Amino acid sequence: MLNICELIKTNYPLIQGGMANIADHRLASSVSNAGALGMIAAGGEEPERVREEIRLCRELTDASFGVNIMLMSPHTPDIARLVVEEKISVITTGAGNPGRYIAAWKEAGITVIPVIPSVAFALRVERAGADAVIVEGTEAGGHIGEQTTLALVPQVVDAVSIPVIAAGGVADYRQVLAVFVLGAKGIQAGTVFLTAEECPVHDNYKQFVIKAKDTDTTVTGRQTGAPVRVLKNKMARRYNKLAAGGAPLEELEKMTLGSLKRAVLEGDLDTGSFMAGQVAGMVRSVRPVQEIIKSLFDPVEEYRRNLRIL
Ligand code: TUI
Repeated sequence: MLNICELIKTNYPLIQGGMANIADHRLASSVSNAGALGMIAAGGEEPERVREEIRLCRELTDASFGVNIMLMSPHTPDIARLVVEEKISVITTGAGNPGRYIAAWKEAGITVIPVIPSVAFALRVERAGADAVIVEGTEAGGHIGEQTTLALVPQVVDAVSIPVIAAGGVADYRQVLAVFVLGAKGIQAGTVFLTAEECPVHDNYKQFVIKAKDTDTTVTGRQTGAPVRVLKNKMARRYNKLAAGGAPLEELEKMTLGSLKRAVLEGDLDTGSFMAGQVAGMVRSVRPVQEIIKSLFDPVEEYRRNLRIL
């Protein structure tokens, strides 16, 4: 079995999360230049915007980077073609089933790594030709499944023969070691990069993450079938209160429309959706991407050597 670093052409077995509206060429190129896999998030963007981001990223790095495709986007069919035209080397997908696109991507020589929330979904994408899977636990930020990383990673490791990359709940070297112990061969991390110097979110977003403690995330949208983990604020509380009171779907959707952009671009603490994982409570400062990546991996070996178990 190919090791993850060979598969994604990096020094570190780390993929940066494809955070919609956040992970642009600035963050992706910084992550790739630091030796991990930077990702441009297509999110709900127009295809030509995504092409522009890819080209800007190429100007900033010679290292490998990828594109994350958010499958709920109406632009997905066009973006699926665009990544082939642009000769992207790695694609990750989220928020849906990438099955119908995998054959064409594989034919184009692209490494395909879907994010999956269950064993059944992992088996489905393995059969469709995926090179690896990212198993994302419900601790993650943004759109999530229901199983935890601790419970899900070993179950997927046992079920598939392709490499498993763990996501959701990984913000320091102890969690990196833990998911490797569970059988993961790599990690994907998003929340730790929200406060990177090179992360292009509004400063209010970074400060909100830095101030968060362990219990400061909540899940909105369980009622609409698209659960999303965000930092608790007025918007999240109002949303959940309305949803619990049986508010119609359209009213709830109207509330969330544009709320991620309001958080990312305007830093609107009242009406923005500040997506972040449960590990937000561990993120304590604004640091350069390179320092964040080194602090995830450098202490692992010594920590493992000094562990006394049972
Ligand atoms: O996709 C993510 N995280 C995201 S996408 C996103 S943009 C968005 N904003 C508001 C509402 C919805 C999306 C923000 N964060 N992570 C990967 C992920 N994929 N987590 C869970 C899944 C997933 C869920 C269901 C994958 C497949 C799936 O299958 C459903 C089906 O049967 O098609």
